[in-house]
Amino acid sequence: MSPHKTKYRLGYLIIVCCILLVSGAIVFRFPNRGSDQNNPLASQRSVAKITLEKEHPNKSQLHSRHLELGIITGRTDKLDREESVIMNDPALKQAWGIEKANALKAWRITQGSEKLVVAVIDTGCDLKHEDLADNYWTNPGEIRDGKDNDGNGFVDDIHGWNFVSNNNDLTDNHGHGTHVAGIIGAIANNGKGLAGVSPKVRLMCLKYYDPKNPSDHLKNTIKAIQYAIKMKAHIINYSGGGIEPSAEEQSIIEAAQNQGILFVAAAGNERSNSDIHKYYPADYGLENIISVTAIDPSNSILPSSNYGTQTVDLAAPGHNILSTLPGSTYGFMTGTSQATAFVSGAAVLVWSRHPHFAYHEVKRYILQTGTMDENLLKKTRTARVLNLLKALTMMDNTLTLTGLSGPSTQPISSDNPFSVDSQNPFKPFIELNIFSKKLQEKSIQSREASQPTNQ
Ligand SMILES: [Ca+2]
Ligand SMILES: [Ca+2]
Ligand SMILES: [Ca+2]
Repeated sequence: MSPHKTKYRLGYLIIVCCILLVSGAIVFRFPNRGSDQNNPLASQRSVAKITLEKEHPNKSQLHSRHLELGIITGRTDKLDREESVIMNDPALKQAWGIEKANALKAWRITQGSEKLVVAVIDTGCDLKHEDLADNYWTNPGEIRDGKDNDGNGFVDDIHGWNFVSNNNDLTDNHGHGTHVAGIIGAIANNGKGLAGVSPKVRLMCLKYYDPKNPSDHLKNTIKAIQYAIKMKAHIINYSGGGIEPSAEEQSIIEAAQNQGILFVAAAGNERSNSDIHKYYPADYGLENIISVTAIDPSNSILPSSNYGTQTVDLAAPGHNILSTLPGSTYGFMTGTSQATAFVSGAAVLVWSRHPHFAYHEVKRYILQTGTMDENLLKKTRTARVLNLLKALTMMDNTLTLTGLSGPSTQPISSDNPFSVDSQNPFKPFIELNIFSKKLQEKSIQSREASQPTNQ
């Protein structure tokens, strides 16, 4: 080997090593340096960067929207029968959230409506589940023939669409989606399982997340919302999220709002104050979004759940919730996903009772009628826990619709009068809720708010 060739090879090796080192630095440490056009290695860097991205596909995107894939406990296909007052579903009494939300009494007024469609954007659904099958939405313009009969761009989208695999296979290979679907709309009084919050409903199944098939969850989410809009869902249930906002996602939820669609979103299981650490899509601040956090039977927000007096609207049951699982089984799951499904079911009940309502009226009826709890004053915007009976009756019994305001714990005296400015479109009505030390709630409602004074 000639000295010339050895030198050449050594030089070549050094250059290759430099390229690898620098390209590694570009990707992992100095992402902005890739645009340095004076650097003779710039073109080499871009090649190396593409290679690395192929090796780690969509690394950041994978985490941009996620589900808290909670642990399933107590999974079974056999449920002990316990007598229930008005329904024969054997496990209804094990579903503590149903009782907590006052569903049994609410169902005497309405159990929902088959005309109302909830798009469940999740991990898929067990379409054959014994306690769900009849409650799935069916695309009226589609038959199973390998063709796109209704021309919506999706072939044989009978009950929804799989945006991970881009086909109509809605198989739930985790369980989360089927669990959420059952909380919203498991069939009541069929002698099987339990009952959803709104036993009469149509569930549109949109799969955006597959734990065994990594994909861009954010893009899938946006496409699923687009589908829900196009196919005229009334409510979108979204139990996922992430800490990064997306202009495209916000825009499509705004488009849903323009079509009158309510968007019920999980506050998230990040153990954090969402006022400081935002969680999306729950925290976009759009009028059609309800952000829901989770409580246990004692009305305590779960340690894992997000909270925030500016960002989280309402609390609902989310601890050890019994619901449906794939294979016609049942089991318990915990998290804001479960609480979110309770509120979607509540929206169905309110909307079925008031079919002429716009989305913001449904939202107002749900938020303003929850049961107040002092423990929630510094945790949510309303300090309330979902109460289905009150959502269906309370507003009808009052002369006015009341506005929303943030809770205040400031002492009130003649030197320090309490005033409130209702920063919402429902002015001029204001509701004040006053707690005594014994936690007895009193509610004062005014037909008209007083004009602001400059004292
Ligand atoms: Ca179609
Ligand atoms: Ca077809
Ligand atoms: Ca049932």
